[in-house]
Amino acid sequence: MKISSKLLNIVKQNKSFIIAGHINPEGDAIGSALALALGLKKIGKKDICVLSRDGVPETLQFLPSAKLIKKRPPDKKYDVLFIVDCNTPERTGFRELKAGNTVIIDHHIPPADAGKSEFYRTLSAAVIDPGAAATGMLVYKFLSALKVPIDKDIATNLYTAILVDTGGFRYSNTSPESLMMACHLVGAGARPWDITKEIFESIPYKSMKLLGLSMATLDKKDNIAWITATREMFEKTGTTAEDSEDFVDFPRKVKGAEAAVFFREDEKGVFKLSLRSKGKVDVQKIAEGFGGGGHFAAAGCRIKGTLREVQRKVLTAVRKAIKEAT
Ligand SMILES: [Mn+2]
Repeated sequence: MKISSKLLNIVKQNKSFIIAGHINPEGDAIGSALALALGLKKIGKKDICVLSRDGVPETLQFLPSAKLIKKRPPDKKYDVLFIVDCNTPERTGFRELKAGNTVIIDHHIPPADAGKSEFYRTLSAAVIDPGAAATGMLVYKFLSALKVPIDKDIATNLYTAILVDTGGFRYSNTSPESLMMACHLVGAGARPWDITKEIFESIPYKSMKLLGLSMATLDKKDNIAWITATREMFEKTGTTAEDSEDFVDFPRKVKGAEAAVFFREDEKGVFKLSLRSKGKVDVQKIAEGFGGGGHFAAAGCRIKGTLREVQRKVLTAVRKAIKEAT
């Protein structure tokens, strides 16, 4: 992925920058946005705003300069808007953001109608590489092209971004390149165990209790493993949706499961689903069938109905996809 000279010039010629990640952010969105902001500061840019409509999740508040992040944009027009780890203004939660230049840095596949949309036609530049394991890797390349020296704070943010999106350097997107970058970032001061402790070893007690209740619903049939979290479980443990963020990883660990599903009841009759694949089934396609989206191995959607209806519909679709793929 080459960084265009047009993009480098946009940075050089402008003074004010606003950076927005996606709603319901995780380590790649927040880490990439912060690393980009810190990098721009390093080369003398002073007017930088970092936005996250849903703020910074508790597990990511250790990230250097996490306090920079604002939930609302200031009432002014910026020279450059960066959209990171997503590819539409809608995904940032701020439809109305306007700037002299708009730039996307992302590793998701652009929407099918991208070529026709007004937003894509008026884009100033983009660094889009669906082959990159994390947006953090693209930000790393961008900062390198800008000749930004990577200090400990930038390294910590970028290492976190890559760590999260590769599942701790375990998923199939873990490549020589992602490991090489991690190597450089550790060399620049990122501390793997300090970051791992914050990301993977800091589950709040109440979330763990919720996981226990949800895991008690574990079921497996036809190479699909699934768990459910009901409103009642959330109420009993005093938890919210954020506390069940990575629950789908647990049914995925079941031996013989090709696909895993987490059914989360958001309100009565409305379920948020997380789908995971062990590598053979394209769960993105399944999620798209229900109006959702995501990646090949990790996707999600929202479905209305009773738990029984939703489970029947989804498990049927997953079973069919497994049959076709294996
Ligand atoms: Mn990402």
